[in-house]
Amino acid sequence: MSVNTVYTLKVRSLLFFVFMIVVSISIPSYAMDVSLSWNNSYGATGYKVYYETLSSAPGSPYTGTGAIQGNSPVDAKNNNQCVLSGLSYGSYRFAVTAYNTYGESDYSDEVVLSADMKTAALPFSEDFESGTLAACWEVHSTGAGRIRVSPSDDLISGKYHLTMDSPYDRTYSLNELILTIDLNGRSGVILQFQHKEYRDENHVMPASFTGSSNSDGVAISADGTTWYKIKGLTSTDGITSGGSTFQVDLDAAVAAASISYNRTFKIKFQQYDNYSIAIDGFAFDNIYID
Ligand SMILES: [Ca+2]
Ligand SMILES: [Ca+2]
Ligand SMILES: [Ca+2]
Repeated sequence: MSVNTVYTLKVRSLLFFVFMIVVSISIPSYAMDVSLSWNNSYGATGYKVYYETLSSAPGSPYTGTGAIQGNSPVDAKNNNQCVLSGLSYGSYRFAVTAYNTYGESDYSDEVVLSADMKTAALPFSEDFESGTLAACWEVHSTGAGRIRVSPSDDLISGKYHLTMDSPYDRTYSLNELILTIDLNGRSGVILQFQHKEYRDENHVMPASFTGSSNSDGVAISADGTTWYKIKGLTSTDGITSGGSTFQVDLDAAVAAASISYNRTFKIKFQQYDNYSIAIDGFAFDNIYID
């Protein structure tokens, strides 16, 4: 997904600049990268990029946090572009100032951009052959955890599959891949997926947990907080290095958990271990829900 918008921004200030800002969003996985650029302004020695979520109280100061490049403002130095990466999905407002030895300009007019999670629908099919993660997927990792849509000569199927591992060996890491799907009012729903393991040690998932659990398996949640195991992914659950296909009756799983399908139902695939593939790790492919 990519959005490109051109804004002409007037900077009302001691520096009297007019910015042309181009903003684009890319969504590499669970987070968005926002690219901002503007024309150079005569007399400026640098620029600062301000940001915050749209739900923050409007007006200055801009109190955004969470970008890998730092909290608001991010000093773009004397560049006329800046990338803010790793921002959570949502709506943000951005503004730029110019500065020189005499001071900093007022804020430019604001630019507002949104990137929201997409909700998947039935019938759902994911073979990862796009080579990237669709916006219905969200990923979280702890420690050195790594989740990739990766090409491999050791594939389950096709040119790409999804892998989970920990590239900095000896670092125990949890990898979570979460699908949000509209299952409101549905019945007879079956989840099928292919899985392959790389000598991953067994970390047994509890029957239910809140938030996250350092374990190997698949879980469901109606509220995104309380999770119920629907499939363990340890050696006693039938996982193999050659690849296995698993099916789960989601109607039965939902009934057992005493929860209900809704419009933002979540399914989480996860792996926990401390080495990179092929000493540890999982691969997933061909995830079907229907
Ligand atoms: Ca594939
Ligand atoms: Ca494990
Ligand atoms: Ca291990």
